[in-house]
Amino acid sequence: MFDFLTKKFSSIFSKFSGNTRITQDNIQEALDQVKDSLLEADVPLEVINDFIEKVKVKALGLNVSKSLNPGEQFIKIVYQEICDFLGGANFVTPSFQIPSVIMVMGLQGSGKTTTVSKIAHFLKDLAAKKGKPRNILLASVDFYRPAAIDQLEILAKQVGVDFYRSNYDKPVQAASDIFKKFKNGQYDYLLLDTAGRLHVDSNMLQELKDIDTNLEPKYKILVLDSMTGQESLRVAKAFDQVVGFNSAILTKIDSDTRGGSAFAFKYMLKKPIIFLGSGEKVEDLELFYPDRMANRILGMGDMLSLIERAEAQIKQDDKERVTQNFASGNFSLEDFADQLKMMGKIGSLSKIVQYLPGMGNLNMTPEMVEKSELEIKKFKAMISSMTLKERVYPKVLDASRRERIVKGSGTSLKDLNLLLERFEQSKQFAKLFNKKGGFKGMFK
Ligand SMILES: Nc1nc2c(ncn2[C@@H]2O[C@H](COP(=O)(O)OP(=O)(O)O)[C@@H](O)[C@H]2O)c(=O)[nH]1
Ligand SMILES: [Mg+2]
Repeated sequence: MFDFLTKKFSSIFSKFSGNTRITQDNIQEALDQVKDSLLEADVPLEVINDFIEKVKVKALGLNVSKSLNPGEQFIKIVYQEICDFLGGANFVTPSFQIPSVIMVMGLQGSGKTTTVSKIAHFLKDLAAKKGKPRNILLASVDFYRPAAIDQLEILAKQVGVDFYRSNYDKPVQAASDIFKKFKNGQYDYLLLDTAGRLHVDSNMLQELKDIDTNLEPKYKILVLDSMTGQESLRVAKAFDQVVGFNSAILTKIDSDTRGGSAFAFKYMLKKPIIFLGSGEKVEDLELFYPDRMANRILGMGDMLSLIERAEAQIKQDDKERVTQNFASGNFSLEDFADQLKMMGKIGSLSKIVQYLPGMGNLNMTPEMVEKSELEIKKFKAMISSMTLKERVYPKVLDASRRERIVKGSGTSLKDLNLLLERFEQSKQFAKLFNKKGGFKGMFK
C-alpha cells in the first residue's frame, strides 16, 4: 500500500534520499502536497491547517526507523493521523438495541428515505444471519413533499418489512400515532423517516425537535449527502444544536470519491459515521471503516471495499481459490481472467474504478469507460484462446503462440502486449500484498 502512496507523492519522496532525516526544510513541500490533497477533497481550510500542524509536530519528533525511508515514514504519519481523526481503532459495528425507535433526519434529497430502507435491509439481513428474526416497521412523517410517503411504502415492500401510513397529517400527531402502532404491533424496530427542506430551516428543525420530545427515539441518525462538501458540515452543526443526533450516515459516496466531508464531519462534530451509502439500491450500504476512508482520502483507493463487494457476489469456491493463489503469489492469467469475471459481477467499470488505487481522482468519461470495457472484453477473449499451460506460465508465449492467440481471439498483438503488461502489474500487486502480510498487515 505504501507503494501506491509513494507514487502519488513521488516527486517529494525523491528529495528524501538515503538516510536524510525529516527536517523543517525538507518537510514543507510534503506538507503542502498533503494540504493540496485535502483541499481537493473539499476539507475546510481551518481543519486542514490544524491537521497539518499536528502532522508536522509528529514528523519532526520522529525517531528514524531503519526499515522505512523518511518518505514512507512521513506517509505513515499522515495516514495514521487521518485514521485517528476518522475514529481509528475505535471502530465498532453499529448495533441497535431492541425494541427501539430510529429516527432518520436530514435535508431534502440527502437520501433519507433510501437510507431508511437500506437500514431496514441491513437489520433484516443481520437478524437472518443470526437466526433471530426481527419485526421491523417503516413509517414516515414527511408531509412536505408529495409522494414521499409512497416512495417509502414501495421500498418497504422491496425490502420485505412492514409499512404503516398514519391517517394524521400533522407530523407530531402522526408520529405519536405511528409510535402506538409500533408498540401495539410489538415491533423490534421502528424506522421513522422525516421531512427535510432544501436548506437548513428553523421550521423543519422545530418540527423534528417536537417529534423528538414526544417519541424520545433511542437513535437519531443524521443523513448527509457527501456530494455537498463543506455545506454538509454547516447542516450537521445546525441539526446538532437544535435536535441533536447520535451518529451520521454519509450517502452518495459512489459519486464522491474524495471523502473530504467525512474528514471534516469527524473532525468538527466528533460523532461516529456508522454507514456509507454507495448507490441507489437497498443493499448499497457499507460499514464505515476509518482506515479504508483514510486510504480513499489519500487517493489509495479502497481495495478492501471492492473486495468485500465482490465477496458478497462471488461463489465461495471461486473466491477461495483465487484468494489463495493471490496470497501465495501463484497468480496466473487464469486467476486474472477470474478477477475480470468477478469484476463483471460487481458492477460497471466506472463504479469499480473509484475503488482502485491511484484511480480515485480519475474522472472517467463515458468514452473512457467504454474503451476500458472493450479492453476487458478483449482480455477475456485472449485468455480463453490460451492453453492452460500458457495461462499458468505466460513466459512460454513465443511469437507463434502469440500469433495463434491473437488470431483465435480476433485481437491484435498490441492488445496481447497490453494484457500481459496489466497482468504483470496485478502480479506485482499480489507480491506486495503478500510481503506486507495482507492488507491488514500493511500499516502495522
Ligand atoms: N448514487 C446514490 N444515490 C443515492 C444514494 N442515496 C440516495 N440516493 C438517491 O438520491 C435521491 C434522493 O434520495 P431520497 O432517499 O429520496 O432523499 P430524501 O429526500 O432525503 O428522502 C434519490 O434519487 C436516491 O436514489 C446513494 O448512496 N448513492
Ligand atoms: Mg424522503
